Amino acid sequence: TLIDELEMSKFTEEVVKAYPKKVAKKRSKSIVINDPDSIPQIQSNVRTIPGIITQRGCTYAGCKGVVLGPTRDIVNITHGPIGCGFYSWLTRRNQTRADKPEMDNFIPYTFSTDMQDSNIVFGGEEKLKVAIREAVELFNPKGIAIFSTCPVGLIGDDVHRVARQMKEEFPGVNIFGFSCEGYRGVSQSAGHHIANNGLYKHLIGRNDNPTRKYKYAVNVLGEYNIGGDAFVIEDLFERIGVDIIATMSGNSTLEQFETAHTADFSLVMCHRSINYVAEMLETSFGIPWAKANFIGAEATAKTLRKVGQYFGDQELIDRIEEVIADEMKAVNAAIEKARAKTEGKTAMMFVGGSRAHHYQELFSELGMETLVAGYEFGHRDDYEGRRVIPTIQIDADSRNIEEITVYPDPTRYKPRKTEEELAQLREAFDIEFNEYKGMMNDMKKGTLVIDDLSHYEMEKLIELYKPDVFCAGIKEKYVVQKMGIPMKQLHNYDNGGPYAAFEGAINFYKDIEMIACSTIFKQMKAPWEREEVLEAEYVFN
Ligand code: CFN
Ligand code: HCA
Repeated sequence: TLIDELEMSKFTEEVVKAYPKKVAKKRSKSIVINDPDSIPQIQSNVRTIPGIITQRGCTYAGCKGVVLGPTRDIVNITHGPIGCGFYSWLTRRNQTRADKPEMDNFIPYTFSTDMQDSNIVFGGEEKLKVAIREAVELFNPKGIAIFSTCPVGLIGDDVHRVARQMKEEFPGVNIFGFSCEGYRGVSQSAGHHIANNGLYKHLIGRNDNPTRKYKYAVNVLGEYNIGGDAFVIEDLFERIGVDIIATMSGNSTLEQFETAHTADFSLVMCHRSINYVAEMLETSFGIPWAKANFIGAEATAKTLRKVGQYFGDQELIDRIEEVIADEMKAVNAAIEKARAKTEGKTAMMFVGGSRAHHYQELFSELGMETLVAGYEFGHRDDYEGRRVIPTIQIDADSRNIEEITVYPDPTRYKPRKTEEELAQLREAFDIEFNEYKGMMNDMKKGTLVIDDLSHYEMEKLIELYKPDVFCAGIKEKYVVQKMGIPMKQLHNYDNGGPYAAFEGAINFYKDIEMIACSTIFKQMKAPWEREEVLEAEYVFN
């Protein structure tokens, strides 16, 4: 097969040879050749070696940018220097649409305390209070969230105390803070965890009266409406006649969070970023959760069937089958058209903590092979599947995030199901619905899986295996294109999308056909191929 011919072990040898000894030893634990029948261990969620150019982001990005950012009617204030707020301002392309025109929508804004040197010396809490007062005066929001950036933690500003004081000053406004300083974890992943805890502590479970139209209702967790993905999913649920109580957090509202505990079932799209909330909803409110995937037509059909199966209602099951059959007509026509060109082509993908897995489905629908893939900050369970006992400790000098998990407080919440009922549900459900696969379960034998890919490794991969399309983010984009390889961003979809569900799959087939089958990049010459360059080599001893 193609994978055998390409000899993936060549990469490991070459790259490891180029690193200093200690670096080579550590990096080689994060570079593995896959075998789905006997899944090897992969080192992940550990600190990037200083000096290596990683593609990871920070804890603040995971908390403010990712989990809380896409909510429409909470004013998200970045407490920090202006750059943190500015560079996380709409770059993720999470979209919004209001149910009614009079509803709040703060997504087009970015709010920041714009910390200066003097605030570093004398403290920034007063400036934060002024910012909160100004936000209330100008926007009169239902909620205000404060996000700490690195300097805030270093100088010791207490955003939680400020939040409490401001809540007293403005009793109608829900004001809460996050200690999500960029350095708190090894990646965005710590920020997800901190955000999940905050959602649970300050929002979920505070309102028992959701707007419900249908008999059954679900939460869609870990879906952030990038390029309008959540809109497509919302429309699909409308067609099958099931309510979505809360999306976390694409196109969401404070009310959605507050009523999330009234849903019957939680679907978890991006497990990495929201598994903590899913677990907490299950333990304290008796809402079981299952992994779901709306990336890929087959995956979408499977997810919808899971919903039908969960509720066990024949009418719903029939409706779901009708919708699937109807949608698959256009999907099959689009696949057939694209596949004529895409069949047999190759892809590589390195993205965050779930997409590098989910998007492989779309490529296989196009007849394309994923040769190499990896997450920036996934954990072992995201790679190896559910029953992974974490044997690798988080570096001692980063905080152990497990300690800051908020465990359900029984004095505040009344479980809606008894322990027994829940145990029964879970049991039925684990076997039948809750297939808990990681990336490596779904990748072929002999493919390469690499965690926290470095920039150097990326260049080596491209040189050695020349994929037809390379998928990653903005930091990789132009380097890859200059190397003559078509590049597709799987974070913000470049200007494209939606790519979720049936409608999104069709968009994706068209875009990939255009990108991967274009010869334009092969014809271009990078500056270093056109002009003479002076190269120097640093030799390690
Ligand atoms: S939208 Fe999600 S799907 S939330 Fe996460 S792990 Fe990031 S911002 Mo970029 S695109 Fe990416 Fe995932 Fe979940 Fe996005 S793959 S890196 S933190 N991610
Ligand atoms: C983040 C957000 C990001 C960055 C994408 C990229 C996103 O991690 O802070 O590197 O291109 O999806 O916008 O992941």
